[in-house]
Amino acid sequence: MRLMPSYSRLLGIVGKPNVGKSTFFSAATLAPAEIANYPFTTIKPNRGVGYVRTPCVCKEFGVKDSPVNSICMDGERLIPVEIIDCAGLVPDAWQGRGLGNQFLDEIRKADVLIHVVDASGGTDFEGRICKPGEHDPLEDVKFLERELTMWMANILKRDWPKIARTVESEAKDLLAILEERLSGLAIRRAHVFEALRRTGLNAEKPTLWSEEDFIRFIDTLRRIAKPMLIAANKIDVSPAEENVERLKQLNYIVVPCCAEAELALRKAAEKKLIDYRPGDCDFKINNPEKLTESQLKVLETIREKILRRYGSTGVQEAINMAYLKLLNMIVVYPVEDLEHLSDHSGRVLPDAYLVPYGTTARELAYLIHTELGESFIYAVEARERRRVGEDYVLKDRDVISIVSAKKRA
Ligand SMILES: Nc1nc2c(ncn2[C@@H]2O[C@H](COP(=O)(O)OP(=O)(O)O)[C@@H](O)[C@H]2O)c(=O)[nH]1
Ligand SMILES: [Mg+2]
Repeated sequence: MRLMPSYSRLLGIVGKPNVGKSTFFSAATLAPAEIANYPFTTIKPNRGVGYVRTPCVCKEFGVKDSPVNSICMDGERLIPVEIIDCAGLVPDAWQGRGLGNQFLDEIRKADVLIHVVDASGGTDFEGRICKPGEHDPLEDVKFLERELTMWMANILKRDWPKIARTVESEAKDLLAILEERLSGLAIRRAHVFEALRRTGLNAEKPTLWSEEDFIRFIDTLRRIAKPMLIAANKIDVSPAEENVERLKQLNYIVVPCCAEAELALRKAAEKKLIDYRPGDCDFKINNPEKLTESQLKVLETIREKILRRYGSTGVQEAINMAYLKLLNMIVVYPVEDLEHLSDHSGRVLPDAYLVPYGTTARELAYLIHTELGESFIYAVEARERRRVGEDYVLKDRDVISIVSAKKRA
C-alpha cells in the first residue's frame, strides 16, 4: 500500500478543553461507509485520517474511475490527510502548566491548525462549563496566539544573544541557524525567510534587534509556519452567531461549525440510515421506518438549524480551508496511460495528490518515485493534451502523465 506522499501535511486540532475538539476529530476521522476497510488505520488514539474533499475530474473527462490512494463518492474526491487531536490548552502551558508539555509536543509536529473555539461562550478560560455568553471566545484566540508565540520564543530566547553574535562574527547565515534550531517544530527555511522578509528586520545584524523586534519576528514566524483558522463550534447554541461576526474581525478564516451534528450525520451514514457525504449541504433519509421518533427529530433539527442555515456543519469545510487555503495546496492526478487515464494495471484516475501550489512536473515525478524523477523527460497535461517541460507548474485538477527514460517496474 502506498502511503501518503511526502508533501503530506499534518493538521492539528487545537483549543482549550471542552470546546469540542475530540467531537470534531471523531467526526472528521469517521470514514465514510464505502471505505470502512480503508487501510489507513488509526495510528494513535488522537491521530487519525480525515479527508480533503474536492470535485473529482472523472465527470469532466467522462470516465468511471477506480481510485486507489483516495475515494470518489459520486464525483467528489476524498483525499486522506492526517489529523491530530491535540491535548487541551490551558493558560501558561508554555511554562509547562497542565498538559502543556503534551500539547506542545503535539503542536510541534503540526503544519496547519484548526482552532476550535466554543463560539457560544459557554466555557471559561480553563474549559469549565459556564452560562453561554459568559465567556468571550475572542479571548481564547488571543490567548492561544500568545501561548504559541511565548513557547516558540522560549525555545530560542536563552541562546539568542549567542546566535546573534555567531551570525555577526563568523558570518554564519541566520537563516541556516534558525532552520536547524526550529526543524523539530515543522518550521522550514522558507518560513524563516518569509518571516524575515515580512518583518523587514536585518538578518545580518541580529544583535541590533530589540526585545520587541525579537518577539515580533517570532510572532510573524508562528503565523507563517503554523497557519490557523477558527472553527466557531457549538454554533447551535446562542449567542454563537453574534460571536462569529466578532471573531471575523480578528483576521482569520472563521468557519461556523457544529461538530456534534457532523458526528451524528456521519454515524447515521455509516449505518446507511441516511445518504450523506462529509460536507454535504443536505442528506436523504433512506428508511424512515428504521429510525426512532427522536432520531428523526434530531436529524430534522440538524437539517433546519444547521445545514439550511449555514450550508454545512462546517467540519469538512474547515479541513478543506486548512489545506486548500491556508496551505495553498492543489490536487493533481498522475496517470500512466493517457488514452485511458489509468495506471499500468488499468485503474482509471487511481491517485489524487495534494501538493503545494508551485510544485513542478518534475517534482511530482520525484514524489511518485525517485527513479521517475531522475529519468524524467517530459510530461503531458491531459486536458489539452500538450507536452510540458520539467518546470511546468502544476495547476489544480491537472491530470498529468510523466514520460521518463526508464520504464517503471
Ligand atoms: N452544543 C454543542 N455541543 C458540542 C458540540 N461539539 C461538542 N459539543 C459538546 O461539548 C463537550 C466537549 O466536547 P469534547 O469534544 O470532548 O471537547 P474537547 O475537550 O475540546 O475535546 C461535549 O459535551 C460535547 O458533546 C457542538 O457542536 N454543539
Ligand atoms: Mg478532547
